[in-house]
Amino acid sequence: MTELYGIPVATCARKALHVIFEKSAPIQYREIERAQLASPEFRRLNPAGLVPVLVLSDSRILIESSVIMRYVDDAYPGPRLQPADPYTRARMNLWMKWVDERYFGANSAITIATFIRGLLGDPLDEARLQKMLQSLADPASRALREEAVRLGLQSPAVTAALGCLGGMLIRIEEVLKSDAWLAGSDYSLAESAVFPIMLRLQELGLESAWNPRLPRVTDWWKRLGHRHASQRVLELASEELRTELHASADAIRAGMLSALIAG
Ligand SMILES: N[C@@H](CCC(=O)N[C@@H](CS)C(=O)NCC(=O)O)C(=O)O
Repeated sequence: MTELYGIPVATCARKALHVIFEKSAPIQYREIERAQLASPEFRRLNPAGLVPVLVLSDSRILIESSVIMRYVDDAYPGPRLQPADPYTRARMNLWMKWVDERYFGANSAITIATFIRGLLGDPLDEARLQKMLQSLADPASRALREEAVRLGLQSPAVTAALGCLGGMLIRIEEVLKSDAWLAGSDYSLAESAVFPIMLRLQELGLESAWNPRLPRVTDWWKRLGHRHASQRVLELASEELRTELHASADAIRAGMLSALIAG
């Protein structure tokens, strides 16, 4: 059977999972622990040590969340999630590109400075941090993670990230002035790509950045959240993790919301 590997509450794995649930594709979700990403078994699947990884039933492998999303839409029956019209499809692809190149990085910086930093204890458990850093194959990601963990919300990357995601919210509000969904009148992969970024902001308790300030985003997020696929993704997060995520962003809610709102 085809399997998707992910780690708990990982944004990229959630992108792929959302599409799997939208398509009701018979793909088994295999949730592993972050520590297993460094194991030789996992490195054989993805030498970069990152999720998501899709392992097809004949053992062929696909990596990169956006690639997996398009593959699942193409390979399985069910509603088509990529618009047939070339221009509308290009608009969808632009959202997916922005998620990959801008919003995911911003989402990661905030998550590392809050939730992941919290997992490493106070004072920081140096041995655990070093182990986590060593498991990252890419030196740039390693440097970013170390800075965001050590500096927490003081990290310049966090202020930039809040501004970036604030910009995303404004862009969504603009698009929804003329369209029901991000890439036109129909639901598309653009929503599945943006969904986990919005969900992370919600999990961190930052919903007041759009609700009620941005009424179209508020309505769109409600519609998106009610979808079966969104509910299924949400259900995979344990109550304990949700509580930890929310608590880890207390300081953002107390003093940094303006950076997100300024967008
Ligand atoms: N560009 C990749 C990024 C993959 C990525 O960074 N995945 C994160 C989870 S969202 C990961 O595996 N992180 C490992 C870690 O946190 O140790 C994609 O879109 O799939």
